[in-house]
Amino acid sequence: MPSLYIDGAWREAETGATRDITHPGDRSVIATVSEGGSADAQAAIAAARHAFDHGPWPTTPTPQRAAVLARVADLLEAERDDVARLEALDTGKRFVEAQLDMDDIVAVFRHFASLVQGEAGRVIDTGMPGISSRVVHEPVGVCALITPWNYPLLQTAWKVAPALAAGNTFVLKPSELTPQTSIWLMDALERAGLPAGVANLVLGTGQEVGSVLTGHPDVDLVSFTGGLATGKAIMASAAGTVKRVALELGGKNPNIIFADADLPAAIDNALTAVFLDSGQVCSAGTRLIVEENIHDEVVDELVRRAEAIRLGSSFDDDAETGPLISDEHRHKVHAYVTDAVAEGAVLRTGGTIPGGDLAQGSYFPPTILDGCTTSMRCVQDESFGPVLTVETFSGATRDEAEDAAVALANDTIYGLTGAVWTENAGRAERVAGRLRHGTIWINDYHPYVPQAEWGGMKQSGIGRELGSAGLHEYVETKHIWHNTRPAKAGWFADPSDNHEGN
Ligand code: TXE
Repeated sequence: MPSLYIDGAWREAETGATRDITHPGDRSVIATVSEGGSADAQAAIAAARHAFDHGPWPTTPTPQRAAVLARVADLLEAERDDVARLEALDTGKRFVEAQLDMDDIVAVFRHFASLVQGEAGRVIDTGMPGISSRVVHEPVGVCALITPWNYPLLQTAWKVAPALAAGNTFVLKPSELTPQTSIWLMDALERAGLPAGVANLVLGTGQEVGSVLTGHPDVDLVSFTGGLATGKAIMASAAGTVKRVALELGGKNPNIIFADADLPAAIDNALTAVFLDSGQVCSAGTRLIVEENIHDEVVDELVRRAEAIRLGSSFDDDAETGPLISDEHRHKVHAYVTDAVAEGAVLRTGGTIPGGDLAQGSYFPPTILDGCTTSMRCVQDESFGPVLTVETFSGATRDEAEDAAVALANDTIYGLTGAVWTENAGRAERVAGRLRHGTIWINDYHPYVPQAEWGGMKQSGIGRELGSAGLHEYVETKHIWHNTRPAKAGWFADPSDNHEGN
């Protein structure tokens, strides 16, 4: 079936190429889709450009734009299980997790539908008679939206919903590994009444399709979620035409446990923090930073609990987490663990590729590396797998302990998320205030709401998604100055004026 969506029509790739999509749980082929290339990307950009420059969408009143978003939310609610099934098949994640993703996506569309209707420019009081000065919001233009494979439709929704709400047109390039829910979204947008050319989908690789989108002069904005190295390449490519760039590049996120924490809650959440979705989560709490005097108690319990986590396929009701996205990715995660041990980390559990029934998929067990230090690569680099590193801190006084924990937690090039566990409210606020990460959880891990901004400091990225800032990424701000009593500026002498004394 043709699976590129360009200018309101489904098309095969210009070259006729296709790609088989495989289920990470058993490597079976679950779909065959069109594999776009440079020519398809160019066609999609041309359609989006035309729809922006000549189409009705950028100037469609916001209540009508919001209504389209709301209809997409309604469609997803009605088709939740079918779309969740596609997501589970593409990613290998558990079906129930995919269902929860769908609920989040509905909330994201509703959030931006509601937010955009309250958006207004502002009037400036210049204090000058006859002058009207106002600041107005306009869409940025053609957006290139490039998304990864771990939360395919969710991360797409974080970009598509605000881009459309603000009146932009776009070309979406999802990960080549997980395209099926993007195909559903294009169909849903068409059913929701979006005009042709506003939303375009080109499947294909980053090298073939992504690089055309990020360098093309007719693209005004690039929003990307993915790996750090790819993010740097995209920023460099976009610099050629000074595009607006928004990047979400993952993290190496500290989860700090003080001795005065509610330990059963902290330990249980430390497992969810890192092993949810087999660690393929940008905000995963991969760095456990634990106070020295509770280290043994906490780590022994984590090992016991990690060994009890049941791996299995998306539709196995007994499974608690699924496979990694591909064998290639698993190889990377495995090498990361092997290197960590060579660097001196102590492998407490996991670290080996499972056999038996699990041999049919790209599974990797929950893994805990103890005795880590910040100089180790396993503490600094994102493995994007189910791998927890453990570091300890201590201090003779209250302040020394907090200083030590904060110093470790901030000793990273990333800055996406972090958590602090303590029953001392003052300590919780002091530490949260000093962490250089975009989201901080106190006595919790992972929850988010679409009303609050999401994004990273330092090399975790540029800009914010969700919240109100997530809409403003897609908005241009224009100042309009209107002099209702035009008069000469009088700065430069006009020789033809009849000056007094001449
Ligand atoms: O991601 P890529 P990969 C991290 C994680 C993972 C690593 C690599 O550490 O191990 O990234 O994963 C497209 N121009 N995250 O290789 O390459 C690509 O086709 C334009 C963190 O799978 O970043 C896909 O659509 N686009 C992360 C998207 O970029 C290009 C989620 C992401 O792929 C491109 C996933 C190019 N030159 C991985 N090259 C998070 N922040 O949540 C690739 N792409």
